[in-house]
Amino acid sequence: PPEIRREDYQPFPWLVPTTRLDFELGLEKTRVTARLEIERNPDADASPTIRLNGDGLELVSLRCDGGECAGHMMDGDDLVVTLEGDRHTIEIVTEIDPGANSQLMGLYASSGMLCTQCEAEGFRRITFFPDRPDVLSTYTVRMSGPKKDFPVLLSNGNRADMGEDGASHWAEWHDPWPKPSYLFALVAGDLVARSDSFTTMGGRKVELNVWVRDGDLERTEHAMESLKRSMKWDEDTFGREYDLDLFNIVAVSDFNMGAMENKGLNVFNTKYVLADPETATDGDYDGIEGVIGHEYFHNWSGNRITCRDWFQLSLKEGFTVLRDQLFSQDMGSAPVKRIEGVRVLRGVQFPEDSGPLAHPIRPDSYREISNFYTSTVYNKGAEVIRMMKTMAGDEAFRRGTDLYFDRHDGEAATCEDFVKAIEDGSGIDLEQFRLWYSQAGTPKVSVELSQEGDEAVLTLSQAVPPTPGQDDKKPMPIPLRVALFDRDSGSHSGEHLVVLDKARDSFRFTGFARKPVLSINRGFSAPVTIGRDIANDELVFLAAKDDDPFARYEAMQDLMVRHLVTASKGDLSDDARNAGQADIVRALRAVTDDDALDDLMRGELLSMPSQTYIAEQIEAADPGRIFEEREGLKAFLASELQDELHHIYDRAEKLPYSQSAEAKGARKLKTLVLSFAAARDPQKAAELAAHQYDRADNMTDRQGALMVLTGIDSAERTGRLLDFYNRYQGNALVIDKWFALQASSLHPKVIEHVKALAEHPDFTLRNPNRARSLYMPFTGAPHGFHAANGEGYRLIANLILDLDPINAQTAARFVPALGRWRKLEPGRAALMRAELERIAAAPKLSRDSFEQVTRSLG
Ligand code: HT7
Ligand code: ZN
Repeated sequence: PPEIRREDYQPFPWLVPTTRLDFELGLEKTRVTARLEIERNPDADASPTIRLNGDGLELVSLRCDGGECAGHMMDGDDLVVTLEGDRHTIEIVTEIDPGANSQLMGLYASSGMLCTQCEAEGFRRITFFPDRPDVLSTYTVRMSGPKKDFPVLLSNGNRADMGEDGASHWAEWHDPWPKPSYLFALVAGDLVARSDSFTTMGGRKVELNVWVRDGDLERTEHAMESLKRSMKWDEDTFGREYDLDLFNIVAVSDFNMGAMENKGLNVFNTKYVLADPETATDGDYDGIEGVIGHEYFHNWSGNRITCRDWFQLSLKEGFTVLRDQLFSQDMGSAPVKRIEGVRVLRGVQFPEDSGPLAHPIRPDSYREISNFYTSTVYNKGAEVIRMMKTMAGDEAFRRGTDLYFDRHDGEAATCEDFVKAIEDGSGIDLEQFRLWYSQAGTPKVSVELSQEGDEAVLTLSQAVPPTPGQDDKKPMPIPLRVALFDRDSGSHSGEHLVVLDKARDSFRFTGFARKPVLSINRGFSAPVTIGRDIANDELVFLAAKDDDPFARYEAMQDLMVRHLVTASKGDLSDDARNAGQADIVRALRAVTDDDALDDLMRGELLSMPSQTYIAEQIEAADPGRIFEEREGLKAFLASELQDELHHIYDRAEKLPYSQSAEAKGARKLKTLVLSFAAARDPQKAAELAAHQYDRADNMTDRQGALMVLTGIDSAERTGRLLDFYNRYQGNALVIDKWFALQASSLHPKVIEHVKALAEHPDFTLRNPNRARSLYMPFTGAPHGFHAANGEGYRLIANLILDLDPINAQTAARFVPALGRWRKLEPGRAALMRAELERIAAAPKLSRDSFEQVTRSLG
């Protein structure tokens, strides 16, 4: 497959002011008539032809201006039509089979309903069209079909008309806002809605609907409330008002990603809509609020202003992730949300940035765009914009975003347009900052603090590591929020923002009689790694006293990570091990004893760094060793802090179920205590977990207990797993949890379990949620995936080969797990690489998997 390069961008030679689509709906056969009004684009080079993209389409008929076209030909999957004049009408008829569409791109069937997914290039699976984001058109859509199969007919915009014709009926929809084809959507099926309304700041009354299958209606309240909160928040925080009279959300159970922001008709994975306390965890509730917000916010950052080309994806995704993060911070505990955001970044994006798939947030080339919906584009993209906000200050940043929305409304814009608007609106100079868009790799900042007279001298240096295709990097502006603590008083006299924009620089702070304790990268102000030569005592000090919650968390994590990394490398003497463990206990005790902390935050401070995060810090990591050291430390801490943990559990257990922060914090702590207990005394922990399971009146407690139980070979484990299955059989989202819990377990026989589960009658590769529920958690399971004989790697390679012809996008998302071979000890590295080579040698591989595998081997 050819490589598409950012620098080759050319505007499309034709404009398509209006598009009319007529769908004659059927699950096995849908006939699509597309009528395009086109005219020459005065801003592009003239062309004697128009290229209409297609993907596996069969052309039924083609007409130009009501008659024969001057000429046409197929070029691969695309239709190229010869045109002589400046203005034409093209009418194209195609026939598609939604029931056979297992890729879930274009128009497909999901449990008897029809729905679409067009981003990034799915529209070309419906009809021939210039399927690129810079071709904006006004759509009118008519659809007709049997009333009994498709009682509800939805598309973008407002419903203009509807009618009946015997057993058949039809509806016509009109979207007044010009949009690219990737934002087109259609849904037809047997659905029911929770309806409500929202009155915008300008007084527009908007009808809101959340459409689901009959029976799921009771589980839509949280989604609807989240939607109304999102609409209000975007008005208050970014001055953005909704612009149609109707906003529809539809939940579908077969979906490649989380959700999709189609104009006025968001389509969601059921996972991000349905919730009640019995079936959804606190994490699920937060996920729903975040994703509903995310898709809603796209109405401005994505739809009103879209992307010129797919290289600009971070323009809408990075900015929208930042907007959803700020929303979630405002709706819940801001520090905890920030910590969760950083955990995702470090757990997924940092490994991506240090591996073979590293790319800048604005990539330079791709073969398959679906592979670039990455944590780098989304999460690092959000961090990059957050840094601009930090440097500009909130008010000036808002002036920048106002200018951006104003200046580019109705356009297909670029990342450069965004940076320029922030620069012009806020008045800050972002010339050098633009490097964050073009350079991949996580910068490493080395920190030294020295004392000269009454001055503390902070010397910082940065290095951006080489990444594929980028050997030499330039220094980037790195905004670091810092505070210098007085050791005696335990406080500081104010926070500073230092911007490191050179390879090395020093910053002086006066008024320190003795060397202060440095708190740096507070709030995680920059997405970098910090290398600091800091004594354990100082980390213990910060873990107990830092007034920046993130920095406090960071000190706690640092303390544990440094200990575990050294131990896993086999570099720890007995004395050093004892001293390190004692320091960690001291720091944790300050957390368990601090009455000023809320439990959600306490839970963060008590959480151990993940296996993956520790492995990331080690060259040639041995996952087995890391696992043993991590579990060993957990057991030690559980025994040293036994009384404190006991007390925490007893206190938390008394709180009744509610969605308050207090009750959520209590639930988080309960399961955390169980997982500590499991490392120390598995049989006792199994009894406690079974007790929590049996008493549970909500999914958070139940899933937490089962998560701990799945790792312990016991009668309790078998009984509760069976109970869970029987209790929730038929509820797909909960059965996904049942698969996921077993696949991610610390049980030594996890591979055998996963193999058996793959044969379970409820398992299928055709539903992405189900396929992911078994195999994604498995790639994070230390025993299973990283089994020393390579069996785990083989299992995932087999999955990729089996899934690739069914759903290439979903298959390709498993490849990065096998791309980590360079970071592993030689034995596992060779086994992992061999599996990648086996996939690469497969006779027929999708463009998606091929690109990921070849880059991973690279
Ligand atoms: N903008 C949406 C992206 C998306 C997508 C991309 C490729 C294949 C399927 C997809 N479903 C949704 C999601 C979002 O970021 O809001
Ligand atoms: Zn998005």
